[in-house]
Amino acid sequence: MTKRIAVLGAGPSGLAQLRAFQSAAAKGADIPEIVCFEKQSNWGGLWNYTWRTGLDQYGEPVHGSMYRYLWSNGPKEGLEFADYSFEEHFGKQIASYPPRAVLFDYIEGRVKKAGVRDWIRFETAVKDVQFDDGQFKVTVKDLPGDRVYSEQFDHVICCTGHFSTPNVPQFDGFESFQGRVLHAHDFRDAVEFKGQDILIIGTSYSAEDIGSQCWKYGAKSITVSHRTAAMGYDWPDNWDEVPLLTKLDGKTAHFKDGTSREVDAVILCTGYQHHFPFMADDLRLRTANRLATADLYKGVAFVDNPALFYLGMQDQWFTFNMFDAQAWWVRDVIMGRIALPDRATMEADVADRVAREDAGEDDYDAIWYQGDYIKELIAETDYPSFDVEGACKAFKAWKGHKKAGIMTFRDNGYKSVITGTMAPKHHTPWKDALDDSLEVYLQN
Ligand code: FAD
Ligand code: NA7
Repeated sequence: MTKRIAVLGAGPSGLAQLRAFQSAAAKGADIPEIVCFEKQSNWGGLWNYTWRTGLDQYGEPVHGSMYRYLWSNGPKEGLEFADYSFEEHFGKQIASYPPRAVLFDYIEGRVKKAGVRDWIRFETAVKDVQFDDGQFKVTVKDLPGDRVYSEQFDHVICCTGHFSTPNVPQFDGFESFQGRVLHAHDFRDAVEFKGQDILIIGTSYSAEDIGSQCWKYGAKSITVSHRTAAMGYDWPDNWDEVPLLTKLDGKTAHFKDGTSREVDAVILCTGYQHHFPFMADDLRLRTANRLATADLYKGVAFVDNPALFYLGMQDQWFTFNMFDAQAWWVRDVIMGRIALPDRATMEADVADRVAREDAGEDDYDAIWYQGDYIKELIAETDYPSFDVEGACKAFKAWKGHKKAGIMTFRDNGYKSVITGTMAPKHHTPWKDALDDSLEVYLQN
């Protein structure tokens, strides 16, 4: 009997998995039956923008964390699909930091070409996954049909992402603060904060980018409060970095160094949780947001039950091409082309990855660590080989450009490691480009 595979989620990771199986089928292989469950009405995961926050029209938690005017936070040369270049999709080379709509179009282009949309059941939320007697029972809700049903599968590949359920700390005075308090997950439009004094908590990507958005669209001042260390970029004049917030008193924010200032809104850029409420206790991944995830052999096979896989659960320097490397590898395990070792070997692999990540000293080591991981996986499958080192070098150049100018780094271009062509300079500097539509971006 043909194996049945459940892919949970049709974001970039889930779509990489569908494309991996489709590419094997295109080469004449007999592939299993694939069913992908996606709770949103379209594919693309976080790249499928929604204006909604909180709960959706069916009462389900809104997945989207992306906001208007979001441009890629790293160069596209670090994420390009090895089997579908930007030039193939757009018919020309494009600039290096595309806005969300442009990247959505690119992600969609590959899976449209692959013809895998019929494998996806949209508006279908995964509610429960159990393992019994060698099979997974996956229970889902057809949201428009208001109907819950279950099906049996031989394998489950969880691709539901981990930047959607917010980590929301509490600070004294939030309950009586006279402005808005929100998490980055619910941030949608920087224009809302025009003319305001904004307090941001956190120092990672969301803090940096949401702060930059608010600055670009006219906030009066940006104050970023850190728990561990300041970001240390050469910020604009109306931007300050301060120690951790201790309390809010009315509209006055007090910080650990004894200083205080008036603020109109607080945006918690305090990260996300790996959250899989639908997984049975013995199947649920419990990991921090790091490069070496807990309990995943080769970063994907769940050690406690290796018929279950998790894709894209690492903290991410690399994204789309890493999901591809993982998806091709998982496909080949399922299709019997790669054998899994015994449990002790899988556990040793996890421990070794953790130790090697911990031995790294800085972001550059982390980039190379993840690049090496991609190389390791693609060496074992027929995913097209590409110049991973070249991509690491693009990331290195990107970091240098950020240091040189945090509001100008997106004005740089890099060489594609897939086609070897140089990205053109974008027609408008990022800080002046207020229209982030695909049509305007592609006017180069
Ligand atoms: P997701 O994109 O989160 O997709 C998961 C899918 O699973 C969604 O479609 C969701 O609806 C579905 N799903 C979830 N739960 C269920 C359920 N119970 N039942 C059915 N379906 C479900 N990466 C970059 O490369 N460049 C960037 O510039 C960049 N910017 C980012 C900005 C923000 C604000 C965030 C939050 C992330 C950003 N990322 C960026 C990283 C991002 O994680 C990846 O690009 C990518 O979207 C991850 O893909 P994924 O498929 O693993 O997860
Ligand atoms: P990250 O990268 O997980 O960063 C979370 C940040 O939040 C980090 O600076 C943390 O500080 C900070 N944090 C977490 N909890 C607290 C508390 N309790 N108090 C103060 N500060 C806290 O999440 P992001 O949202 O920035 O990025 C996630 C993805 O979104 C990323 O891949 C991008 O592509 C977009 P710490 O340094 O631990 O002290």
